[in-house]
Amino acid sequence: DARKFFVGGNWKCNGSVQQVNDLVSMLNQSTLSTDTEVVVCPSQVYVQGVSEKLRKDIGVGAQDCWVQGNGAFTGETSADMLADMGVGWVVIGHSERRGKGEADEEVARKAKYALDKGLKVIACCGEPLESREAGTTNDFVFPQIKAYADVFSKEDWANVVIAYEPIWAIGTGLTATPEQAQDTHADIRQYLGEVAGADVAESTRILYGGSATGATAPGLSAKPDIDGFLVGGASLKPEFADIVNCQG
Ligand code: G2H
Repeated sequence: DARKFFVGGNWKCNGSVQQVNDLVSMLNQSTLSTDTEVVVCPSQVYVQGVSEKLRKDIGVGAQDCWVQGNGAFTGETSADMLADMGVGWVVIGHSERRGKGEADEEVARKAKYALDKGLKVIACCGEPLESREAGTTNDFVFPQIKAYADVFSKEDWANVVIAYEPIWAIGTGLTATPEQAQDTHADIRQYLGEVAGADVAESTRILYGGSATGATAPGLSAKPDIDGFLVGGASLKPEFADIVNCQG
């Protein structure tokens, strides 16, 4: 399988110096499968400290970045800065940011800018409950994928993982079933083939995100088009290692 299993920990707006140090110690002591690529994404203020203290086989990412370079943009963090700090990854287009008004095109432009600066991107997508209930999930998700494909080159895709995160499953405990997730992952992969090419569709990892836990990860990961997870709540707990190791 060319698609190495990938587990990202999205710590969101959580932590304190103490809690972050404890998390790093926990990760540094964990036995983690070498068959899994692991990346953790602390809050921006903790990124540097985590990078310094964390074992080097775990990558570090930011949870967002600014859409362009340095300048008079109060409160923003540019991809230039993240790259300068040695940060490897950035989450782009999480629904918790889209909900604040980031449209598909801006999200895609931001992702492209980050790629151009040498960062790797966890590119998020996912539908709200209304779309899932109306049976129009693809109508919501495909334009998000199309916006990425419109600006990414073939080379860019080698530095991208897609995170499919149904909004109704995020932080709710309502994990998608393996069948629900597999169906949408397969649809996304097929659509990716149409807009980015068959080779990109075949090689791009599609992660599931939304209340993934140590208990639900094995069933989800057994599905052919689920190539890993983006984990929120459970990434702050010891069970994160179970998710990393869920393929047995
Ligand atoms: C989805 C996920 C991580 P959680 O947002 O990105 O969070 O696992 O808490 O639902």
